[in-house]
Amino acid sequence: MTAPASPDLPAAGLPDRRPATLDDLAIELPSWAFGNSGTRFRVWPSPGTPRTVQEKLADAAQVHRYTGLAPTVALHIPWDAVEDYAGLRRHADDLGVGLGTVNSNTFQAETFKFGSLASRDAAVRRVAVDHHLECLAIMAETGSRDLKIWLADGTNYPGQDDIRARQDALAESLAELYAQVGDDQRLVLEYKFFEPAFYHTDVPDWGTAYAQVTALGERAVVCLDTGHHAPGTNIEFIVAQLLRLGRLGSFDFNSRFYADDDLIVGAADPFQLFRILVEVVRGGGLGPGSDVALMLDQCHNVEDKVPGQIRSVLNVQEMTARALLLDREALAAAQAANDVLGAHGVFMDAFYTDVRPALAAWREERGLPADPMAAFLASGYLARIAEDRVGGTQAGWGA
Ligand code: AOS
Ligand code: ZN
Ligand code: ZN
Repeated sequence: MTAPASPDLPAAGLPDRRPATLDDLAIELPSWAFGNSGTRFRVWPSPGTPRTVQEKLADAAQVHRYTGLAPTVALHIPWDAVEDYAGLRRHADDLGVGLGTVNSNTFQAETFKFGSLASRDAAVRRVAVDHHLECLAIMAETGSRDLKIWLADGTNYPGQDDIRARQDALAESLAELYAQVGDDQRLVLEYKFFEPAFYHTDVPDWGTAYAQVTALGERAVVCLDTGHHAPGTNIEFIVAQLLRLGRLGSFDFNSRFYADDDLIVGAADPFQLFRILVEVVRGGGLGPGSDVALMLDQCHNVEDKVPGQIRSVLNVQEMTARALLLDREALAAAQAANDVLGAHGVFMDAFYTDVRPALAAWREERGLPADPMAAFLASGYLARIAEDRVGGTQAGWGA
């Protein structure tokens, strides 16, 4: 496929840069997607589940090998903790992938029962800040740029705690932490409207995340997880706004039917994924000069994990290709003329374009299989890991 032409409309704030193309697409995989997962009712084991972070990296490398789309893997600490991070980096390198974002974990330790960075207990906050400082130290060794923070902090009942004082506590913790973020590192704050807390959450929405990160400095940005909004939320508007404000640091892509379902991206609502990617391209979130990290945040409960991730990155690629095909000139002309249905028609034309044959050709031109899913399934990898990886304990969810 010849790379789809990029829009004439200049990317916001970046008018002179080369237009984005499909070759710019790189999607980071979450290490935890390869571990067993499930629901609050049961974790489903599957044959061949990685027993170590090294085996998770090996699985992630398969996704990249067959798609060319997933060059890096996000780590979760302490799930992926090792003695020798430089060695882990070399291991990843040998597999043909890099280590990416480091995710902290403040949702499983007993200490954090009533909160972590937003706790009003200074001793608890100390433990939480120290955990993040440890993550920063790990990042120096793995060469990671981003420290991603998602907090389970919140309350279940009105009156349970002082929600305003908790905002102040959070600001204090983040400021202490941010002071240690290196010049080439970023603090990325993720928001989520509920769960595990059911009354209030301390970082529930993009506005709160934005307020907290702008108080810190330029290297503090927001992560938008597509599953973290109330039903009916116009997510592409949030994308446009955060890009416009220069604070969209990253995505956690997944899809949802009900809450934070963490399903395969594009499975529930491909049109929403398209609309989001249209705004990403429009706002300069793809291609040279972009600092937006595109990541997956998924849990594969009943499906095989490696093909689940392959399906996801292909879905993102497909919708990106359609977003790049949007005829921005025709769209701008129709918008300027208040041609409501004309503008909508131009938009829908791009969405309805079947790019699959062109993408197959694009892959073959780059020495990749035209059908990555079929090629992976034919490779025998799943049978091999099922045979090899017996015994041991899995790492990550359900460990
Ligand atoms: C939790 O709902 C968030 O999406 C986080 O990104 C979390 O760290 C991730 O799901 C791994 O547990
Ligand atoms: Zn997430
Ligand atoms: Zn989530």
